[in-house]
Amino acid sequence: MFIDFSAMTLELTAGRPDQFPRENSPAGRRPQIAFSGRSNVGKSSLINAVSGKKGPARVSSTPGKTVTINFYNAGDRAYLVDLPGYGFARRSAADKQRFSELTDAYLRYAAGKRLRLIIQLVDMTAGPTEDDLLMIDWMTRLGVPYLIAVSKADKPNAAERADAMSVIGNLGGIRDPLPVSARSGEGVKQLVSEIIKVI
Ligand SMILES: Nc1nc2c(ncn2[C@@H]2O[C@H](COP(=O)(O)OP(=O)(O)OP(=O)(O)O)[C@@H](O)[C@H]2O)c(=O)[nH]1
Ligand SMILES: [Mg+2]
Repeated sequence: MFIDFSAMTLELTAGRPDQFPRENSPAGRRPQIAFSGRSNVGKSSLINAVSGKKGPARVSSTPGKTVTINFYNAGDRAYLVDLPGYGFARRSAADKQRFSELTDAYLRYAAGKRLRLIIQLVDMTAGPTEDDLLMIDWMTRLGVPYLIAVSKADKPNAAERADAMSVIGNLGGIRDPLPVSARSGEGVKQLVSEIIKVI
């Protein structure tokens, strides 16, 4: 199958569940692959790396500001879905509440149906956080298949990398955790092939 990820565009920004693609529309039937992880872990940068271009996802300098779910249309064949980042300490209690309600609504809307895979990012330097473990537990309970992508693989030295990979190796998923870097391009081709496999 050929999918032109370089032509990917931001089609929809949903701040409320009623804005998700409607289940009985052509758009609502497309497979979805969601990117999850704490704020600043590199979700949007990785979506851009998959597209091979600077855009289409916005990499914000003020992380955790917007609580929306962004749907990127990949050649009318699938959506790459940028979930709101979690674990942002300076977010207000009301925004945290909105984050978990929106993410929960998305998972309930998509799990077991159009959601084919969650790419769960874990920062190679910051390691798995308490929130990462909660998210993995949540996906496991919903039965959503996930793949751990270990982000910012360009940052640590070889020893730190080995340590991180051995800890992160225990987090489960459909295959071994995949080291990735939006900066160096490491792992991006493999990630694209995992995405195509599930579409
Ligand atoms: N060294 C390095 N930095 C990266 C990499 N990917 C992203 N970054 C940097 O990390 C910061 C956050 O990246 P984003 O892609 O905006 O992270 P995000 O997960 O989308 O964050 P939220 O949208 O707030 O949830 C930016 O300053 C990026 O330049 C990477 O592979 N290597
Ligand atoms: Mg982002």
